[in-house]
Amino acid sequence: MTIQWFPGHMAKATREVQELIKRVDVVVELADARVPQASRNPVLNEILADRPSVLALVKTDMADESVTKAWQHHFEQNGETVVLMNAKHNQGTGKLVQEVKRLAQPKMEALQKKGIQNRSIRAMIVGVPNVGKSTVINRLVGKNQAKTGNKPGVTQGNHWLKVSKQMDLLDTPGILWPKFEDPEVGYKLAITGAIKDERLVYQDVVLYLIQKLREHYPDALKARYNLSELPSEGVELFEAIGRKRGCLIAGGDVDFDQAAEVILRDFRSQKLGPMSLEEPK
Ligand SMILES: Nc1nc2c(ncn2[C@@H]2O[C@H](COP(=O)(O)OP(=O)(O)O)[C@@H](O)[C@H]2O)c(=O)[nH]1
Ligand SMILES: [Mg+2]
Repeated sequence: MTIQWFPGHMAKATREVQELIKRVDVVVELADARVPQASRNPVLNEILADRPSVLALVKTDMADESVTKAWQHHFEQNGETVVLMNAKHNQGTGKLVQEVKRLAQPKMEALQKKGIQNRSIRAMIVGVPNVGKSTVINRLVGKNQAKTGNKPGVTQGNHWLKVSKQMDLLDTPGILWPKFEDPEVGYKLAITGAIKDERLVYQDVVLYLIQKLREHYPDALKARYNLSELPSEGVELFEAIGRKRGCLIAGGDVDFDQAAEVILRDFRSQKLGPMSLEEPK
C-alpha cells in the first residue's frame, strides 16, 4: 500500500481549519455519500470546540440510495444533523440553509440579548479534497456571488460570500485530511477521487474496488463487462474485465494498468450505476 500522508502537512491543514472555525457560528461538514465514514475527519469533532455542525452527505446521485438512507439514520441516531445533497439535481441546498439557521439560533439569540442586532449568521464549509466544497458554495451563493466583500471586524484576507440577507459564508473552504491508519480508508478515498497521487498504485486500488463491487453489486459488473460468471478470485476478475475491454499487451496478456484505468473511470463516471462503498455497521 503506497498511499501516504505527510503528517506535517496534515497537522498544518488541521490548524488552519481550526483557526477558520473560530470565525464562524456553524460548520458545514461535507462527506461523500459513497464513503460517508472514510471521507470524514475524526479530528473535526475536537476542533469544532462547541460549535454546532451539520453533516451534508453530498453526491447522493452517485451513491446507493438505500445505503445513503441507512447512513443518514445511523448518524442521526448519534445525534447528528444530516442533510442529503446532490449538485446534479440541485437537491438539498434549501434544507442545508434551513438547518444552518436552526443550529445558529441559540448563538443569534445570545447576541441579540447583548444588543447585537442584525448580525448575519457566519458559516463555513469543510471537507476532503474533491468532495464538492466549491460546488456547494456555488449552490449556496448562487447569483448573490457578486455581493462579496470584506467584512469589518474580521481578520483581513478572508472574504465572505452572501448566501442571503441573514447568512454569510466564508469564501475559503477548509480542507481536511482524514486519518487513515486503516488502509481501506485510503483505498476508498483514492477510488472516489479525494486522493490524487502519482505514487498511487492504481492496480491495488482497483483490485480493492473490484472485490467490493463483486461482493455488493455483482449484477452491475456482469452487465457492464458482459460476463456471465464472475471469477471468485479478485485478480482473475480483474483480468477477465481487462480482456473483455481489450486491455492487452503484445502477446495477448492483460494490461493491468490500462484495465485499472478503464474500471476506475467507469466507476467514477457512473457507468456502473450509483454505488456505495461502505455501509453502517
Ligand atoms: N455527480 C455529482 N458530482 C458532483 C457533485 N458535487 C460535486 N460534484 C463533482 O465533483 C467534483 C469536485 O467538486 P468540487 O466542488 O470542485 O470539490 P472541492 O475540491 O471539494 O471544491 C467536480 O467534478 C464536481 O462537478 C454531486 O452532487 N454530484
Ligand atoms: Mg474547490
